[in-house]
Amino acid sequence: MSAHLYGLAYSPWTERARWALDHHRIPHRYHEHVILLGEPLLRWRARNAGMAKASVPLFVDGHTAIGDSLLIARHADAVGEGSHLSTDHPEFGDFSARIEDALQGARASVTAAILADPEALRESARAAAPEALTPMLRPVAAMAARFIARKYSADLAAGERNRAGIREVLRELRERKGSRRHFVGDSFSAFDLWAATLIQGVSPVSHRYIRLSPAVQRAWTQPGLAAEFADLVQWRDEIYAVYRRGSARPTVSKASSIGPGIATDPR
Ligand SMILES: N[C@@H](CCC(=O)N[C@@H](CS)C(=O)NCC(=O)O)C(=O)O
Repeated sequence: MSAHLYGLAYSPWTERARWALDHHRIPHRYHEHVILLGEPLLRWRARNAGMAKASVPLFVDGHTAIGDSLLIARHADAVGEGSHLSTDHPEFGDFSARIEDALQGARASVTAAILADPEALRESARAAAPEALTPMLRPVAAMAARFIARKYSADLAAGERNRAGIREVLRELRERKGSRRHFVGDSFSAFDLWAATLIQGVSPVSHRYIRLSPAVQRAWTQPGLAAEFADLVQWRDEIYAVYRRGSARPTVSKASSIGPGIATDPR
């Protein structure tokens, strides 16, 4: 097997790439990226693959290198087995762009919440090093969080504006889906996958799918939005229960990450 996916297991962008690959039974070896400390390696990989920008998720299979979750899902749709996810649907590009608007707000909120909570920083540091080194690594975890905020131009001070942006997109999703299970037709598609993974930034999914430590879990939770959109949270839980299956082959690297969240992968 030659395919590799580099990602951050807690991140909605990585999760959607993994989900699309798993949905299509595309075997790959998953590697957890380490924010900041892993940046030189990520840049090297991206440069090697002829890409101008280094970010995760990054999928590499022989001479194919794809550094964007939407393009990875399109690739999975093109080469994988099983039902098509409709990533080529004429409305999917716009739909994905709207979800991206909300995810940018979620990233800023989570990063600000982690920076404001010493326990969340401690947990992030502990995930990457032995307990004894944790106090020394806490500043590194804070640096990693600030690094991500800079890399993606996240406005950490715009708490209310970020929340308002997420709310607007969630209202659109609610209206568009109505009481149906699926956004398009009557089968699972990338529309469902993109919407379900956005909800991670409001109310994290069960640890069966993405494991977060307690303070980091709090940072990813927006209690007000979670209550306001309880219907979407419940819909997300059902979609996960029915459609989120594991990897074609469970090949997961052990490393955890340091930065605005931690996760080790239970799948
Ligand atoms: N457009 C990209 C966005 C990727 C992105 O925002 N990555 C986030 C979450 S995985 C990140 O923090 N990456 C860490 C990094 O690039 O260092 C995609 O859809 O894949």
